[in-house]
Amino acid sequence: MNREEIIKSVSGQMPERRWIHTLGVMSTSRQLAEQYGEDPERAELAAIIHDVAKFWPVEQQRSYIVEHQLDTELLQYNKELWHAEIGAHVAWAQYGVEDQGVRDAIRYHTSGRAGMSKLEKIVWLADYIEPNRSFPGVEEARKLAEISLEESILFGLNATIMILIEKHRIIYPGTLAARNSLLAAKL
Ligand code: DGI
Ligand code: FE
Ligand code: FE
Ligand code: FE
Repeated sequence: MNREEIIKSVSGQMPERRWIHTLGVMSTSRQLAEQYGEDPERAELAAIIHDVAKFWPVEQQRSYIVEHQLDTELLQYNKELWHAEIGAHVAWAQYGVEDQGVRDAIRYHTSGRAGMSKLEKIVWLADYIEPNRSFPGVEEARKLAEISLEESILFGLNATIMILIEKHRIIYPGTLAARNSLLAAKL
């Protein structure tokens, strides 16, 4: 599919406010790509698709993961993580995205992972700081994004992990691995 067809398909699968969020992730991904020397087109493509499955009914998400033999271990963890794994598969199976780096940026946009590529970092961070986001700390994260991708992501991962702990919720090991990996890279 071409860009316009993908946009039409993705935007038709979510409420308007979530599409507005996606437009924000698209423009922020492009900006960060230009700033940090990554391909803005690839960053934007990952952004367009990243939340395609976010509003699928949870049972449909579960069965998609099982039927397409995706990472079923995710089913043991918070269901907010599932749409990212599904989105990466939809990108390939329905939209014909062959670029594995783009698909991985979609796949890890929620959890993060150890050793994230620059493209993965950009989409993770754009999702966190796009202009329509408003939560305590987002301004700090935006400021850090001007200086360092890694410092800004670390800030975001710390905040996300602390919120999960406060709420007594499970933390996906990949999220802890993402944080450890960014910290280890500073040693
Ligand atoms: O889909 P979005 O709302 O745009 O954002 P997202 O895909 O980054 O989802 C983030 C939500 O997922 C965030 O509110 C926290 C929640 N979440 C639940 N468990 C985990 C988690 N996020 C991470 N990184 N790791 C988890 O284990
Ligand atoms: Fe998401
Ligand atoms: Fe995120
Ligand atoms: Fe998102």
